[in-house]
Amino acid sequence: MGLRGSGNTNSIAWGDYNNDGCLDQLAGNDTQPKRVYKNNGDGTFTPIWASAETGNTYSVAWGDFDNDGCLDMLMGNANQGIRVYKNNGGDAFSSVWTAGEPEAQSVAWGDYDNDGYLDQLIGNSNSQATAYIEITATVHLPPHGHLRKRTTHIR
Ligand SMILES: [Ca+2]
Ligand SMILES: [Ca+2]
Ligand SMILES: [Ca+2]
Repeated sequence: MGLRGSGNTNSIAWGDYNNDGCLDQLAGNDTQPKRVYKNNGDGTFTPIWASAETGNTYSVAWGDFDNDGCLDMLMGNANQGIRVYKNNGGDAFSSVWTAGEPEAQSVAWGDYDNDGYLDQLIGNSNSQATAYIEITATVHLPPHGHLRKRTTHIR
């Protein structure tokens, strides 16, 4: 599909960020910007956005956290926190939120409290020999995009 310039891609996800009915691609890369590739509808994809951040991204997920009808992005990174990029329309995304999870190896959106706003589930690992997994649920508070954090530790 001609996805050049991605470097080592650790995570990829489908999502129709521009609501044109064609699924687009989000690539979480290692030592490269994270990129969004627009589906042109003819079997080709065009890179339309690259993040300023170039660290190692373990996991990516699409989700409309602010319920504006446009998919936003959640990324789990190594040594640079988790980050939410808001979809501003016009093929533009901006970093609007971050939290300092050191090794967020898996991220997912889900409305766990059924308040109509997507929450985050973050699977972290640390360097200890024990297989310790920290699960962090970050709750989106309406209406201005504020996020608060709830943390539970699950072994
Ligand atoms: Ca699309
Ligand atoms: Ca949105
Ligand atoms: Ca919720």
